[in-house]
Amino acid sequence: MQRPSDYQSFNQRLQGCATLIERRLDEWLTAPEKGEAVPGRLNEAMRYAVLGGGKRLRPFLVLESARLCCLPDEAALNVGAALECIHCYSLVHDDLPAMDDDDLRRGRPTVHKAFDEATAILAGDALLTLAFEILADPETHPDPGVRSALSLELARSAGRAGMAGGQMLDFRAPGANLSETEILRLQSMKTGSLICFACEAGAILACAETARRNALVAYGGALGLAFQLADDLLDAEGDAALVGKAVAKDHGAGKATLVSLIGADAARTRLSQLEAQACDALAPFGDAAATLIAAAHFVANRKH
Ligand code: GRG
Repeated sequence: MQRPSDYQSFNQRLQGCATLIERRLDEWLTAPEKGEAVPGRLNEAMRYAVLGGGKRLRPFLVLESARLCCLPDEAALNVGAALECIHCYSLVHDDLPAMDDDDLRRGRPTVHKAFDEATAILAGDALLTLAFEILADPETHPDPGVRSALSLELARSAGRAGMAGGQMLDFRAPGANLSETEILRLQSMKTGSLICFACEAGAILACAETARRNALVAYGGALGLAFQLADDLLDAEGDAALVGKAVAKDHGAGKATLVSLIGADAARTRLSQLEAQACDALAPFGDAAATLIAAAHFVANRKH
C-alpha cells in the first residue's frame, strides 16, 4: 500500500479520492439492478444533486482514516459514497425555500430550481435512504456487526442529535443571542457530526483498537468545528463566484456565528487553534498521519 508521503501533494490525493468516489456514486445511481424501478425524474434529480461537483471532503476523510488503519481505498469506497449521499441530501434540503432558500449551489442552480420543490424533497429523501442501503450491502463489509456499527454511527451523526438536530437549533437561533458554548454545540451538531463520522469510519471499518478510534474522533471533532468556522469566515468575507453559492447570508439572516460574536480576527485565531488541536490528536499515528494533517490545513485555509 502507498504511504501518504508517496503522494506528490494533498490536492492530488483529494482529487484522486473524488474521482474514485464519483465513479462509485455513478454506479450506485445507475446500476440496472438498483435503478430499474426508479422513476426517471427522481433518478435524474438524485444524479444532479450528487454528481455536480463538490470537494468530496467527507469521502476523502473516510478513505484517509481507513488508510491510516491500514485499509486500501477500495475497502472504504462504499462508506464514502454513503456519506456523500447524506451530505448531498442535506444540501438539497438546506437550499429549499423553507430553509435557506438558495438559488445557487456548487456554481449551478439548486435542485429545486433545476427541477421543482417536490422533486428536490423526494431526491433528498431518497439519497438519505440510499445511504443506509449502501451501508447495509454485504459488499460494504463482510461482517454484519461492522455494517451495523457503521449504520448506527451514521444515523446518530445525521439525525436528531446530529446534523438534523443542529439544523433545528440553527433555525431557532436568529435573534436568540447564543453564547459561544451554544454556538459551538450547534455547529458541532449541524456540520461537525458528519465530518466526525467520516474520520471515525475508517477505524470502524478496520475494527481498530479504541485508542486509535478515539484519536480519529478527537481529530474529527476539532476538524468539524474548524470547517464550520472557515465557512462562517467565507460567508462574511468570501467571494460568491469562488465559493459557488451566495455569501453574506448569515449576517442578513441574523444567524449566530462565532464570527458575529467575537469578530473575524478573533475567529481566525480560533481557527488556527482548532487546526493545531486537530493535528495534535493524530500524534498516536506519527508520520503516517501526514495527509490528514494536510487536510486540517486545507480546511482551515480553504477559499471555497
Ligand atoms: C437539511 C437536515 C438538513 C441539514 C442541513 C449541512 C447543513 C445542514 C446545511 C448546509 C448549510 C451550510 C452551507 C453549512 C455550512 C457547512 C457546509 C455543510 C458547507 C458545504 O459543505 P462543502 O463545502 O460542500 O463540503 P461541497 O459542495 O464541497 O460538497
